[in-house]
Amino acid sequence: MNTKDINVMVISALPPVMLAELEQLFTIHNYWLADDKADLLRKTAISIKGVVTRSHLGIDAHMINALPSLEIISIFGVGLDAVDLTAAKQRGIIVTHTPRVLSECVADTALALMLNVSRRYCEADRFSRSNTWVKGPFPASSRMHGKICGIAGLGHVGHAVAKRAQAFNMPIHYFDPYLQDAGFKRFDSVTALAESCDFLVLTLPGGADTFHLVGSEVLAALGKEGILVNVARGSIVDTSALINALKNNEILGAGLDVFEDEPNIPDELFQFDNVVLFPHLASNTHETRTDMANLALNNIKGYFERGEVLTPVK
Ligand code: 8YV
Repeated sequence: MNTKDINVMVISALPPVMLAELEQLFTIHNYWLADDKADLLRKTAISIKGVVTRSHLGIDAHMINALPSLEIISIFGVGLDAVDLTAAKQRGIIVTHTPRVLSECVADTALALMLNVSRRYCEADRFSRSNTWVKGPFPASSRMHGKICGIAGLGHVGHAVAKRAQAFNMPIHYFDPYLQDAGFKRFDSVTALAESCDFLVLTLPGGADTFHLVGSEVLAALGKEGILVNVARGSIVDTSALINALKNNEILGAGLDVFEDEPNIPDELFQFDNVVLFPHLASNTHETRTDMANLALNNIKGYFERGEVLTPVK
């Protein structure tokens, strides 16, 4: 079969190399770049058999239902919170994503945030650049080793965080509703986990089940010496509650790679020196983005060439 006869719609920005490969393989309709999106849909919707999108944009029920011939959605990314899986399932549409290939880089970022908040490295860099050292020494920080690392969500990323934290001699505590005995101390709720640990690292999936799971109660449980790290989804943390906790010194600090309304970061977070803010960069290394792109490509290619996908959403 000539895959060039297959119409595929790209509905979010993709790495240029990935887009070029898709264009070699299929007839691509780029909804993301189209000036008149409604017109593109009107002209092509009936013919679209595949969609390629990114995790954070996903695809909603409206778009799924606007494409009557859709057979496969290939996601560049692991998160499924922005994909209407129910609408896809109802139509028997296959959904694939890119798990595992990004876990190590996301875990690296979690550790970077833990270190940067506890040891105040970002603040120290600002201190050095502004020549403040001449006025006196940089204040002491909190060490990592020996502190308890609490991991909420012990999937691939959570395990990769645990492995790294153990190398820092940190005991591991966890909360995961689907994992009873992971060989670490388990807690039944995020609040109980927060109460027990020094670092609360969020590696849970986003979506309705985890929306605002971390609010004032969990932050109070984390306590004055506790640090919150979020490399999962912004929606898991109630940002207003976090800002209040920071204002009232209820926690020691926070490291955030993800936000509720990306790419917008609430101005109020900029005032805190004990907060480290990253622009959702966890998986963004050349190597990992190449692995993600190859997996997403091989999923859609494999489906149309052989009826096989590598990493379906079950
Ligand atoms: C990406 C992610 O930044 O895969 C995910 O779910 O959050 C990140 O790896 C991004 O979503 C890729 O579109």
